[in-house]
Amino acid sequence: MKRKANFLMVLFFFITLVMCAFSFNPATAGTIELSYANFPPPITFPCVQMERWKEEVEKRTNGKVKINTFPGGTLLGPKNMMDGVIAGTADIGNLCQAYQPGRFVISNATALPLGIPSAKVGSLVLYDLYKKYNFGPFADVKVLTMFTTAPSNIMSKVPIRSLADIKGVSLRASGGAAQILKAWGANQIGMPMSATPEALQKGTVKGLFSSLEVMKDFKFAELCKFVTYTNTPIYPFAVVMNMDKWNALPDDVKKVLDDLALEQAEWTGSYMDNHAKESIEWSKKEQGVEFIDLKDKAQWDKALEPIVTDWITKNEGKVPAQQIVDDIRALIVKHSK
Ligand code: DTR
Repeated sequence: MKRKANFLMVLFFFITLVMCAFSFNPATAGTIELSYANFPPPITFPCVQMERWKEEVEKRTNGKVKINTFPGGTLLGPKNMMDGVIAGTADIGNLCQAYQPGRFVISNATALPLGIPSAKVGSLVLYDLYKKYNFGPFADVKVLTMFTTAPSNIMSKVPIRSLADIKGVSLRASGGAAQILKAWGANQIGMPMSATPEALQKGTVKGLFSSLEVMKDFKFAELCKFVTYTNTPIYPFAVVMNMDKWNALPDDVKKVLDDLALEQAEWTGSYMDNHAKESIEWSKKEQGVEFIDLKDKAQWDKALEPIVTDWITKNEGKVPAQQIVDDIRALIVKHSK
């Protein structure tokens, strides 16, 4: 009886061993899989930077980490990105902080009309600002990188050549850009970028206020035959990771991700700047879009003057608002050199 039991145990041991050997796949053994959610379509810059980051991470960890990307809001949308990552619906998520200006107060100070000249400068300014202030709303996640868009300009179905022309025109924008449109007298309508194509198609809005790469990526140039150069403001973004997932990563992987953070900010800024230029050329050549330089620019700038002082007064109790604005101004100079 005892011999039979021993035999059965040995048999069981061998069967388990054989099963393990068959299920072992050296190609995937020990691979860490992470999901990465994004809200706009694959062709747009937030997704282009996501794919670049994925490629670099997989390469630099020698395949130890595999990133599964979910563009187009298939896993999380523009407004539940942060909470979805905190809850673990996605391991990583890319969010536009301008869509929740009350939540991300310090980051959205970069969307004040302070003269950030490009996405590259904007991205480096935002990244440094985060390093200095460690923004509270990000306490529950690991920040993998931050970056900004290029400065915003008005894309519209009707020509806007002066302050008089913009009065009452329905234009879409979010966050800091929304305040700026209001100051110029537009009828500002808030919605995420992913909802804008339909709003333009249906005529709910007559145009939008954003960085110009969207003229090509969303084919807005087919509908908006006019661009008015305003060159302000940028929109701030962040890429965040679920804290438990981050804590569970081995140290060598953590190092790869940390080493990529600033590089990714700069890469995305440069990509955005170049792509916005390509989009302008394409809009002119292929779509016959008219690009308008403002003759009354001094008046447009004057209308924005109270925005910065109002922001400081409103937020000084919550955050060191004056210091933050001074820091942004100094960082713009530093990174523009
Ligand atoms: N300007 C912001 C952010 C933004 C700019 N380009 C894209 C492309 C896809 C999503 C968001 C954005 C905005 O207008 O929403």
